[in-house]
Amino acid sequence: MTSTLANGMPLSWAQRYRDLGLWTDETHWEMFCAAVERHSRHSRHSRHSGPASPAALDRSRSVSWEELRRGAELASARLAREAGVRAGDNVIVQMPNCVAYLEVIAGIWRLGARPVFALPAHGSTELRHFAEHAPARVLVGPTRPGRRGQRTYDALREQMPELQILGVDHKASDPWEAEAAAGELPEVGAAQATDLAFLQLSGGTTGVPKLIPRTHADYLYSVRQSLTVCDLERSSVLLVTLPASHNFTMSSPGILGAVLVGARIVFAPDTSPFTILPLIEAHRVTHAAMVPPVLLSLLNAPEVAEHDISSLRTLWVGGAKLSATAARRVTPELGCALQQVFGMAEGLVNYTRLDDPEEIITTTQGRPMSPYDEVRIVDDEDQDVAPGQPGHLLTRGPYTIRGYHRVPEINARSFTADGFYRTGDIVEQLPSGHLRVVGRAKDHINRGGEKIAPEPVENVLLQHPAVHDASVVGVADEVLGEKTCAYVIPRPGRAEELQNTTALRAFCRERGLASFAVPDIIRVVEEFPLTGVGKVSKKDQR
Ligand code: AMP
Ligand code: DBH
Repeated sequence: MTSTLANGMPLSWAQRYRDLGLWTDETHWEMFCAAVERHSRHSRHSRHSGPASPAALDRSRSVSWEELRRGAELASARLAREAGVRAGDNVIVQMPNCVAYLEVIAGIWRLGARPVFALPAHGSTELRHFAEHAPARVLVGPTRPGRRGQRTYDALREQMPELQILGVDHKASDPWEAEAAAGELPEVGAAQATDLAFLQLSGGTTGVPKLIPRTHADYLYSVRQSLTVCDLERSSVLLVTLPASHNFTMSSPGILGAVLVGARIVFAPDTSPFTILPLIEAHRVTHAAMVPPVLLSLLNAPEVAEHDISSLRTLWVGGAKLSATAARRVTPELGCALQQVFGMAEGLVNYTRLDDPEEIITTTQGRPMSPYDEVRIVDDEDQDVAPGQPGHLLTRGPYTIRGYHRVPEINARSFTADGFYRTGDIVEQLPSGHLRVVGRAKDHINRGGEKIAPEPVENVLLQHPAVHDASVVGVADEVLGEKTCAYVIPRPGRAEELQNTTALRAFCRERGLASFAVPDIIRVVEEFPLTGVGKVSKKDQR
C-alpha cells in the first residue's frame, strides 16, 4: 500500500480535495471527449449554414472538434500499432506547435498512457535524461525536425538504440490518413483521475530539467480554476505562440482551458512579431500567453501599426518578471487588458485579476488563483518574515506537487517536512494578498555586502529610449565578491546611443538608482541567451 499519489500527495489530503469538490473523477481523455460532445452539439445548434467553424488550426490544417477527436483516436491507433504504447507507458512528446500536437497528447491519454512534455529546444542530453528517468521507450517528434532536430535524433538513435522515435508529418493536410486506412482503434486504456497524467518539466535553471508528476485530478482542477479568473470563453480565439508543451501554454488557462470552454485554438509556429501580428489580424485573436521578451518585441515592433489587432482582449504575461515599465505600455499601445501570471509547472499559479486597480496589475505578479493555495514567505531559517518583507516563497495546495518524480534526495531539499514546495523565488506580499516577485534566490547580487535585486535596475534601464531589453546579473569579482553586469539590447537603429556607457550610468543615477546599484559593467548585445520557452537565461549570462 502506498500512502501517497504519484505527485507525492498524501491520500488523506487527496480525499480532502475530493471532498471539497476541487478534484473530480475525470481523466484528461474523459474531459476531452465530454468537451468535444458539448462543443459539437453547440455548433450543430447554432450553425445556420456554411462549414463548421474550426476548433483548431495551424498553417496546414483547420479541424472541427469532432475531427480533432477523430485525429486523437487515430493518433492513439498509430502509437499502439507502431510502438505498442499501452496504459501506464510514458511517451516523450517533442512536437512543434500544431494541431497534430494536440491530437498526439490526447491520443496518448486515450491509451491511458502519459505524455512527457519535452520542448522543441531540448537536445539529446535532456531527451536521454527523460527517457531514462521517466522512463520512456517511445518519443514522438516531427518527421522533418529541421537540421538541429535531425542531429538530436541521430545522436539519440546512436546513444539509445532502444528508444523508438516515431515521426508525425504535422505539415500534411491529413497526418493520420494512413492510420485511418489501417482499420480498428485500440481500446481506451484504463486510468483513474488520481493517476499520473503526464510528466511536466521544470525550467531547470541548474542542470537538467526535473520531471514533475501531475495527476489528472489536480491538473484539471488547476485549469478549471484558471478559467474562473480569466475571461476566456467559447467565442474567444486563443493564439498559442509559446511552446505548446509549456505549463503556462497548456494550463493557464491555455490550450486545455480553450478545450474546456470551446474557444478556437490558433497554433503559431514561433513567437516573432512577423508571425504573430498577421495571425492576430487574420483570425481575430482575442487571447495569447507571452513571456516578457515576446511581449517586448511585440510592443517595440514598428509593424504593430500596420496590423489590425483590435480583436485582442487580454494578454497573459508571465514566466519571468515583467517590468512595470513594459506592463504600463500594454493597454495604451495594444488596446487590450493585461493579466500578469506568476506560475510554475510544479503547481501554484497567481494571476492579477481583470478588475484589479491598474497599479496592482502593472506592479504585482498577482495572487494565488485558488482559495486553497497556501503560501508562506520565510527567511533563511524557515521563519515567517514580517508582513510586507521579502522572503522565500513556500507553497502547498490542491494542484501543487509534494515531490518530483523519483528523486528522493532532491525532494528532501525542495519540500518542507509538511509538504510545502520551496519555489526558490523571493517575493513580498501586499496586504491585498498580491505577490511581487523580487527575484530568484540565486539571482540576487551580493556586491561587497550590498544586496542588489536585479529587477529595479532592469526597470530603470528599460526607461531609456534606446533600450529594448535589459538583464542584470552578478559576475564574480576579486574585490567585491560580485559586481553587477547589465546586458542591454538596443532598439532597432539606436545602438549608437548606448555606446557611451558613462552616459547610460548617469541616466541610471538620474532616475534614482542607488550608486552601488548602478551597473559596474554594461554590455550592449544583440540578443540574450534564452531557455526553451523563451525566458532570459541568467545562468548563461553569468
Ligand atoms: P518552472 O519551475 O520552470 O515552471 O518555472 C517557474 C518559475 O518561473 C517560477 O518559480 C518563477 O521563478 C518564474 N516565474 C514564472 N512566472 C513569473 C512571473 N510572472 N514573474 C516572475 N517570475 C516568474
Ligand atoms: O513559468 C512558468 O512555469 C509558468 C508561468 C505562468 C507557469 O507554469 C504557469 C503560468 O502555469
